[in-house]
Amino acid sequence: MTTSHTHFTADDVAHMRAALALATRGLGRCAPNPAVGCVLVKDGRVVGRGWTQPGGRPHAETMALAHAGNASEGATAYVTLEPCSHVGKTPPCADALIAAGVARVVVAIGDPDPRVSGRGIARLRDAGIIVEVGLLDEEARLVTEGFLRRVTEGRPMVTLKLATTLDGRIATRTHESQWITGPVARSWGHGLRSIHDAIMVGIGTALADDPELTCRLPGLEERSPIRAVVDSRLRLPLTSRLVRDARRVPVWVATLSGGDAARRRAYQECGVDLIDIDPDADGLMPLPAVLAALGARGLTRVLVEGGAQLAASLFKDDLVDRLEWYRAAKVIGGDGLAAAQGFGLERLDGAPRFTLVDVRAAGDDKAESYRRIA
Ligand code: AOF
Ligand code: ZN
Repeated sequence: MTTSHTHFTADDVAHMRAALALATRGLGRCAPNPAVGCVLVKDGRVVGRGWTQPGGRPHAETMALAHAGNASEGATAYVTLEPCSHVGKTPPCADALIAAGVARVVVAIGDPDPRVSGRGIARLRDAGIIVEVGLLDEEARLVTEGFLRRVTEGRPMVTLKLATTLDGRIATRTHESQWITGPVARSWGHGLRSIHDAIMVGIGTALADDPELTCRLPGLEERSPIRAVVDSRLRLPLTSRLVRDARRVPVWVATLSGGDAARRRAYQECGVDLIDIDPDADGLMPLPAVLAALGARGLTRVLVEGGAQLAASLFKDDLVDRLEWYRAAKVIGGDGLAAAQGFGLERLDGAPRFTLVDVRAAGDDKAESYRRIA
């Protein structure tokens, strides 16, 4: 695929930025599809805007073309991902752009989906449309990260959210943990939930906190993602809040295959979806297999909210792509519970590495965002 970086204008950049901003509207809502944004511009004026709709369809381009109507003739389309070339529930976006008479298409990144993978761009070019690829590609890769990981690695992107004290503790010696951070950081945490496809916790946290794991921000209640529990031996109580309202917001429990049949049936009768994972050589449930199973079920973005053991296992397997670390302006001391339980690290060069991408004040607390260094 040819990439062209040199001749993009400041206007091109601004329009692609707008398309990326539109794309983010679909995050957490359109898995397994990517959240894509599209802006149509004619004679310097925006004539159409679109983004991937909840459930993954219609695609961004279809929405923008419908918005623009006849004005799309001769327009430039800015799309954050290569337009599709396959016939899904709707005809390919590449064909729709051709039929609408679009003159130029600027694409941020190619689509690695084997049904597309360059064919969308080729189709546009064959129809005589000018296609330029690579504008704001790094930004687009971040917005599309969940989808890209699922297609290329078979697992969703993993965001680990932690709320600790300044000295990295998640609870006191007596396991008191509510609340470490203040209301601002907590509401941001709910916002994070809304842009992920699933929230995942370990069984330790499910037992300790009996959490609801829904998005409870005013106006965003409908955006509660799937709730997933890593529970190798089915210890999640049938009376837990998660199990009790599994029919309202889906609950998936990843567990070792071959568990007690009666217990399995009891969960299923409550509407809980069991995901069977084969044990590794030590009889344990391997997290890469859990994530692969979530990927196979179409998840692209998973938010892990604890606890210390699940965090440690993810770090150990180097499966944390993003860290959202809320640091409360409190000190608990070394006898408090550490954010990640020990994972047997001996040498510093074996530690997973991250780079700081953002720091914000969150009320009295601090929010730090990190990305894994590949
Ligand atoms: C686009 N624009 O907004 C999105 C695209 O199951 P389907 O038919 O909806 O196709 C899903 C595939 O389409 C998905 O895997 C990805 O390759 C592409 N997603 N393409 O042109 C969009 N969301
Ligand atoms: Zn499409």
